[in-house]
Amino acid sequence: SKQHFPGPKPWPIVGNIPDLLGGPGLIQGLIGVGKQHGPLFRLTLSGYSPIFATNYDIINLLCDESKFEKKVSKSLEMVRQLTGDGLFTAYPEEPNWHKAHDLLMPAFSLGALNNYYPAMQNVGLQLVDRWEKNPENINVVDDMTRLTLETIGLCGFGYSFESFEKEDTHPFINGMLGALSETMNRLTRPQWLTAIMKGKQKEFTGNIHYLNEIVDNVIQDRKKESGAKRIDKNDLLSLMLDSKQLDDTNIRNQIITFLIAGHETTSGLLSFALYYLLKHPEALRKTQNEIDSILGEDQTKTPSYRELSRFKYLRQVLNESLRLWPTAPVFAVTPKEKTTLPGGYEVNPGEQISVLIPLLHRDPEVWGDNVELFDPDRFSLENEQNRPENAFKPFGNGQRACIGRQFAIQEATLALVLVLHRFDIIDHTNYELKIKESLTLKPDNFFINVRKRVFKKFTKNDSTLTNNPTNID
Ligand code: FDE
Repeated sequence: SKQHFPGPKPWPIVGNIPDLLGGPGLIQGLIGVGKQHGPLFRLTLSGYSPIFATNYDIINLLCDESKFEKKVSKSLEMVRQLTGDGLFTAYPEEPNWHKAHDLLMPAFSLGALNNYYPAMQNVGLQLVDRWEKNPENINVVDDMTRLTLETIGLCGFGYSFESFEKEDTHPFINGMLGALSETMNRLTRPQWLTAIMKGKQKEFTGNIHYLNEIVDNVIQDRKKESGAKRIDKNDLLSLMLDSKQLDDTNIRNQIITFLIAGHETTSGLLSFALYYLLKHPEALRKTQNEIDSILGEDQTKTPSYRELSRFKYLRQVLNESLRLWPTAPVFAVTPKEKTTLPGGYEVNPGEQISVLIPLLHRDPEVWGDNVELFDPDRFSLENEQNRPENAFKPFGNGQRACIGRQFAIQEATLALVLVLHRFDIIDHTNYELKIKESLTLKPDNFFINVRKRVFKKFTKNDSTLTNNPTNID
């Protein structure tokens, strides 16, 4: 028989909103409620009542694409005001999703990423340059955001936000963050209240107009460039324009999508990884040894595109960071037909079931008893082979999974290689992890010092060392 979903009792009018607010953020509120009411529960929020799933057994079922498909969740519905039918926020049945997916998928493949590598290297070097000049009290999240924003801007559409030249945040970014935070506020603010907040409304539409205007200018400028020069650009924008498959509004939606999806998530990943390395000297030592063994002691060396795949332990560190704090912490699905979930709970097409990825990644059935422990060995080849399918989902699921996955991993690998080859990292504030939420998760108020590493045995004309870097211990 049909069961009522478990969950905390809703309050009159405000439903379960008080159960989520008042803490450090919506996601952390959900994690708290999930630990208490999981593995499956329902909340009553502002005008809708989503279902949440927290454990492996259920989420594994939800990942079956023959039965479930992506749901544009209430929060993505809000983001749609900025990104329309761009890849992230397109409805499954929207024709532009298929068109854009088929067109852009190859551009994000491992082979094609080679094209972007020079730009990525260039941006990575700007980061280490900045840290070399200012080694003290580095605002990690801020600087990682400079890096990821610059990278997606240049690789995506040949645009520099001058993040490393200017201290102030670019007005485009302020507009984007302002609009995004208003979309998030609207999730928990009663609709009648939003309706009377005319100032907020004006600011919101103002921000969106401004974003559209800047991006439209970039598109128009590129269109004016002649064929050869345009092909020379070799970025996502040229690809989209030259294919003639997507109209200008959709191209604008894709560009804003890539900016939103590509910069906060990856900068969060980089920041969490640095945080965990800072707190786990053994993992840091292993990471640095690996880097030294591949690059040798010449700190001016940057890894070649082909070398990137050799940083296996660093890759494990990135995965383990994404396990504990998947920076895009939720994805949502809906059943294609009326379905009964384990426990006899019935769900209908269109209903939102949100996967709480941080809890999936803490399910002891899959990850053992010590789920809070940072342990990159969980991602050793052997352990990876023994792990069941769909237990690790930081990039979402199936055909709607992250298109930028390789791009992000490549970018993060390169940045950490450059940083850790050159610097030791110092925990001068004795930092305690606190998480800041926007659309994504990031360490809050996280500062480090760096100190230039000195290779004791290295002399410039000792060529045997650099030719044979594996001999360095
Ligand atoms: C997507 C994505 C996802 C899914 C979501 C849903 O389902 O809703 C996820 C989970 C993600 N993604 C995650 C991530 C993380 C990181 C680090 C990243 N991510 C990164 C990046 C970069 C870039 C450029 C990107 N990314 C992008 C993207 C896109 C476009 C999408 C959509 C897809 C489709 O088709 O749908 C995504 N991404 Fe990410």
